[in-house]
Amino acid sequence: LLAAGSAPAMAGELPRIVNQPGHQALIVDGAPYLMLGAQVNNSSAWPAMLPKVWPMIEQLHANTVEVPIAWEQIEPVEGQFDFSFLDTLLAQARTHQVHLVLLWFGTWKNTAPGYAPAWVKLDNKRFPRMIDEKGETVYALSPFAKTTLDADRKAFVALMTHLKAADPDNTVIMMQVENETGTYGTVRDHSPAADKAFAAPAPAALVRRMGGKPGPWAQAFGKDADEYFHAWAIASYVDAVAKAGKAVKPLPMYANAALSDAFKPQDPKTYAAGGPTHHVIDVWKVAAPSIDVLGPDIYKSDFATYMKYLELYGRADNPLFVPETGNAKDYARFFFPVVGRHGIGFSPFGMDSTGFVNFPLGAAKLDAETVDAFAANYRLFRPMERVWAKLAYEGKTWGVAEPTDPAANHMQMLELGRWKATLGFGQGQFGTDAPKGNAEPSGGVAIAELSPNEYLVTGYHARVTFDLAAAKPGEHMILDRVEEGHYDAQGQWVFDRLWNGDQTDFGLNFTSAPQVLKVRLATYR
Ligand code: N0T
Repeated sequence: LLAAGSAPAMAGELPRIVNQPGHQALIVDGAPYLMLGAQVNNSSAWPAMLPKVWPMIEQLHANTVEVPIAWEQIEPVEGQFDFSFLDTLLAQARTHQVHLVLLWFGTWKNTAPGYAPAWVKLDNKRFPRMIDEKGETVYALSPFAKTTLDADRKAFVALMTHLKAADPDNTVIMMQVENETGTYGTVRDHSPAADKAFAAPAPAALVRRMGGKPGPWAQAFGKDADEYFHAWAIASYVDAVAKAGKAVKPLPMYANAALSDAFKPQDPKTYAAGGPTHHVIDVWKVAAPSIDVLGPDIYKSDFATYMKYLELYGRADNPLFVPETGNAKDYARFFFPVVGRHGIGFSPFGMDSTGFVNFPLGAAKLDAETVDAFAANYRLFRPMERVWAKLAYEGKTWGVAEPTDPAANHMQMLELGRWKATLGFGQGQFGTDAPKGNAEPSGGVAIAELSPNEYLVTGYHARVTFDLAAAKPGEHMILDRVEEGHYDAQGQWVFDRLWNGDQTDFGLNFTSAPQVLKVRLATYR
């Protein structure tokens, strides 16, 4: 299958996504990789801006940086390609010893053609926009224009061709194809080409997958027909771009989603309809087999909502990957459930010092305290990124973030099999008072099973207690041994001290200190 966690790493082997029953991972240099990511601002992908990027990346301890590659930048004149920024970026990323994820800002960037070259976005004849149901021209380019697909695909293939030659060691580990596709305000294209396709029978594979009725789209999918149709059209287009790129260099490729309401149906005119929103993940899976992962861009820090998105996108057929999330402090704790749910990566958005802030989606001010909320997570995981990724690949990890719902009583439970862990947030270290939540929601815990009855436990601002999931009469849990330690550069555990007495008698306390524990559990009668 693969030599998970095998050392030394196999440099030169192409990154890939493993997605098999019970095993999901991003493989880099031959072993599972945990992407501790950061995305720069949209207009930071210029050589003159990079000095404002790297100090932030270092401060964060990120191992991967997500950077846009704009169509307008690489092909300002049709057929004339300029990869000078990419070459600069590759060289500097290597110097800073980080991996890259490149974001292809092509036909659709937040649904619009803003990053398409002028010769595309200003030529509505050759590269037509969508038409709405009233016959008006829409701002977004139509997925039905073969000319547009051909041009976008050609540019993406040129990018991958350059990458193949310029990046033999795979500094770039993954490609995002387009950015937040879909359309705001219009659910599907009503151009003559689109209407003709809409009147034709819906694809049989899609009808089967979605449980529709064979026949034209309207008949097949009823009230969902417009949106499924649009999702199908966009996903097929994105797939064609990705597929052509993979034929040159088969890097993992993903699509990111501007999200619709996590809990209830939302009017499709009010979100990026047709993009990979949660209720059309299956449409995308059928239409876009070259897209390995669909990732949610999560800009809502409400606990229940965030957790719901993780549940909706972390599926047996879709490894959990959060390609963008808000960079306000209260988002940092969601790193723990992401890594706990075998996530392949997590990336706050807008991480550079160019001075832009996307409040209210993210922080109002990217001050030291805010940056440190994310840096703390990466400081903790960076030394054990490969160890953790291998455990996640084995499927034996769990994680939680501090809830904000008062009804949750700031208490969470993790079922680990024979054992269960109870997490308390905002209690004294003796745990004598009820958990009332931290002053700001900042707690998180991640647990991995190392061997039966032995767990790696880490986190911040939380208390952890273990117990038997179902004790037999007279059976009691006892902490056999609690080691604090760290992983060295070779991924070997280094023992620092034993925790005992006040450090264990009333539960294990995680503060703002980066602490990693190996906990061995036993029973007595
Ligand atoms: C994201 C980012 C960037 C409250 C926003 C989120 C990035 C794109 N878009 O800073 O533009 O390139 O992927 C859109 C979220 C809108 C939701 C508003 C509801």
